[in-house]
Amino acid sequence: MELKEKIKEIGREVKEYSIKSKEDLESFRIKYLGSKGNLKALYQDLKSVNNDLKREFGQLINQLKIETETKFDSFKGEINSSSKSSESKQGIDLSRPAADTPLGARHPLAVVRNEIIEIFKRIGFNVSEGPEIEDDWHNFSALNFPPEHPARDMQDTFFIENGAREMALRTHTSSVQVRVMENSKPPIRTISPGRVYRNEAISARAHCFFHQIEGLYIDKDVSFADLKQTLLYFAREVFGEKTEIRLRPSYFPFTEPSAELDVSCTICNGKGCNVCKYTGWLEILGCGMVDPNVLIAAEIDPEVYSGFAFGMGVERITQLKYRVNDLRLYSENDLRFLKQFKSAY
Ligand code: 2NL
Repeated sequence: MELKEKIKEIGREVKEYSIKSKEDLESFRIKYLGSKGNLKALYQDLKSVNNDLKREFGQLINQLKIETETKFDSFKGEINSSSKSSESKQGIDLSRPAADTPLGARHPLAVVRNEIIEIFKRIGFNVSEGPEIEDDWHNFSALNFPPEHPARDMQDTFFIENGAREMALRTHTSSVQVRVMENSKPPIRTISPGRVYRNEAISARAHCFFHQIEGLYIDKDVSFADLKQTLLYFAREVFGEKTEIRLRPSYFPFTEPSAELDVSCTICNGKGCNVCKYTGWLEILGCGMVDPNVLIAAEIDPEVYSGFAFGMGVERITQLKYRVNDLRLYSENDLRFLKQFKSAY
């Protein structure tokens, strides 16, 4: 057969060739592209062709070589994709890096709680925690609540039947501080953050649970001036260094004297606006000197030691810092609400 015919013949064969397996692919390679294959033979034949035809035939063989190699590559692609796992057949690329997981945001109450904890840690307070289900002693009696106090009523407190013993969901974290006083000796400087419960109908302004941070400082010679200066420091750390405070007389069973702390309105700086109801002041917490009866209940001698205490609602501070005006938003887990606190710490 003339060389030109041979080249055409092999070209047709390659075009029509089909394979089904890896083995077929290898036979194809050996037959046409191998060191003893058809193309090598054609190049051998080229050597004995007349010089005036060498160029033309050489180009034809080169062309055929490219076609054969292309065919080989596409066969190889077919074989590889059909032998791959079912994941890759479905178009799943297991080597692909995972999509980013969007980072959540800390809950605004946690942001504010953490900030308050840090503020008090800086002046030597530690953090104490305790049970949410409490006995009457730690939630009421040790805190100087008289037996007929309205807070002990079913209307105000969630009571729990626990065999013979009546327990309650704590109504304040003072119960934690009673435990601290019972279990350690002064000086005591502690803050107790945590969830507390009240038996109330849920509305924008009231909820059956909320979050509290209470503080307690007991040592020799602790005075009302210490209380006032500590709370001034706290108010300025939370609301800014220009914040002013004022104390108004109040009443709590566990402190005497007791007071309510107002800060100058964070919106209008005391000039008067609808947030402070044109008073220039916002109430943020209750406080006072620890009642001697409370010290006695914890076996701390009121003749030697005195102390101050305070309690605040984390929701209230958060409301003032972030303008959240409906308490229900805090526990609905609405992402549109929660996402707004991504930048907070
Ligand atoms: C409020 C007022 C207050 C305390 C909590 C306290 C704790 C012990 C002894 C005495 Cl162990 N007092 N805590 C004192 C005054 C006020 O909370 O309105 N909280 C939301």
